Amino acid sequence: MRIAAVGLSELRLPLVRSFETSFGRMTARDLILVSVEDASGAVGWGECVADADPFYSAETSSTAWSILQKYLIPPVLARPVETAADVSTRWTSVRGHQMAKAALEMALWDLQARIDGRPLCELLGAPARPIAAGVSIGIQASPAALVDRIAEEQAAGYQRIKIKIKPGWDRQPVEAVRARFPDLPLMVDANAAYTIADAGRLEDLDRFDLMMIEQPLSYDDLVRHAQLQRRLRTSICLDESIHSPEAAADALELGSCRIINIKPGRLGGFGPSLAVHELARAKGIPLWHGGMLESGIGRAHNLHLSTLPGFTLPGDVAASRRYFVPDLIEPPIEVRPDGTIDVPAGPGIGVVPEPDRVAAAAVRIARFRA
Ligand code: OSB
Ligand code: MG
Repeated sequence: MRIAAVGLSELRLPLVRSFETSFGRMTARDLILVSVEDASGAVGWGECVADADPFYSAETSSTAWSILQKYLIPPVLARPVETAADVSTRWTSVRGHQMAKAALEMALWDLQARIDGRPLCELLGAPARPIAAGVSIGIQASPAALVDRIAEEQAAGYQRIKIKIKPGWDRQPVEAVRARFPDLPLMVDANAAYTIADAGRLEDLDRFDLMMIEQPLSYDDLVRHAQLQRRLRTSICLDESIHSPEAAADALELGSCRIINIKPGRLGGFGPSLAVHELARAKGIPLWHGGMLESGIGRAHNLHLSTLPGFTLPGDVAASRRYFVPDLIEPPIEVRPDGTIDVPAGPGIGVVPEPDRVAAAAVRIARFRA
């Protein structure tokens, strides 16, 4: 692929409802749309999942923009790209910045699939299949409000519910949910809000038959996650900690988790995500696809990756209307009453952003040419 131009658009999209986690409340999503255009005019799309604030990860939309512009885009424009899978070898001297790398790498995967005239999932290695969808519900004003929200999401068909927890919002909401929904497939996500000193408090959650506890401890603390996992009957799933295939291998070696959540943005793109998928499959570790409140563009990428056989648990891959009305894509992504979502059909990711909606949400745009 000879890349003729790369476009960046930073957008600010208001969320349909605010989303609160242990690290704060979000009312809008900042994202960067990346377009890669080859000499024939074919265009691939990517979405950078870094947020405006460095709370979930050290990256922000500003750092991603700067790193893309200065370090990642120039080597892609300098000479033809053989395959999307090996473009990351041009960036080996750039330490970290996985979300910035992922946005451009994933746009190149989309472009390559479009040039080949086939769906992205096939290029990634799997045929399209319906994807099992779950939802992630933020911290609510009260346990009663949480129970009401869950009833709504269950009625929409979602196959599992994840609720956000933090110290002071854990045993009580989980108890309220279990009292109303004894058999609901339920999990919790702490976004690193606890320390090993809270192990006793987390052990208290064992009696609620949770599918897993996601990222209870710090993003860089595999050793204490292993200590905690030895004390818990409930499986730990790691999110923030799995920022590379090597981190995934270390976590499994140490026994820091029994389940992994793959987010290609957090890992630096589809290449490293495929490596974690292989590793987890070889070790019999269940996987699910995480979410980062993506627009329809990132959401479509996630659905394509979720077709791979290692994704055996429902993912955070929900319908557009939970996040953005309107979404950047038309038609939006919808969930079926059985809680599955179709992978968008057609070449590449199968969707493109609506230009007028991008223009209306843009806070800055730039275009780089070969
Ligand atoms: O920890 O999985 C997370 C959203 C933003 C940042 C981190 C996380 C989340 C979610 C929501 O849980 C997933 C989604 O619905 O896209
Ligand atoms: Mg998480």
